[in-house]
Amino acid sequence: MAVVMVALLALLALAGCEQDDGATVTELEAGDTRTGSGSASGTHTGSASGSASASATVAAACEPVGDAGSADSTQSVVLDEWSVDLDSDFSAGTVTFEIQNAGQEAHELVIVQASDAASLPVQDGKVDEEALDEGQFIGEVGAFPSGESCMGTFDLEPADYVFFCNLVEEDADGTLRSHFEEGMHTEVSTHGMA
Ligand SMILES: [Cu+2]
Repeated sequence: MAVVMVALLALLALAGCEQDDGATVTELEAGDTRTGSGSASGTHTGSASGSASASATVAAACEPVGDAGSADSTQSVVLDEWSVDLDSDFSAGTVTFEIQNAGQEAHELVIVQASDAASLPVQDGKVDEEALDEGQFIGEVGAFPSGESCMGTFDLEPADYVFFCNLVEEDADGTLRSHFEEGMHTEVSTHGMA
């Protein structure tokens, strides 16, 4: 009976977290876990909250990166399962990317200077950002939820880049799904002013 009560309380706690689709995003950074999920606290024991929170991880909200006011130009980016869609060629400089998450899941955007996606070091389904050459990593806009938009402003010199999502999620049955390996990457070239 006690187990049933704990399960019910866990369900109540989960119900309080709207927009949780059950997928666990494993690449959350330290500050990314939702901290406002305390509405259920006090109604169940510590052990119950521990078992409930394991599957209640949700993507953090959009945290814009860089100073959009300093940008020379703006580019639209659409993230979806499983694609990163933007113009493949545009002017170098300080560029603001207006990123729309058109998918059903949380996604992020990582920008790396590289000729193509196949040249990037991959480990356990993720591009190993630590293994990149110095200066290759340009920046990233961390994961944000389905249906939302976010912005990132970065300095891009004339070069070739790969834009990708580097999330690896764990399905309910423990299966890992790599967004990069599913195809969430695209190649972009920037060029100087003529
Ligand atoms: Cu993704």
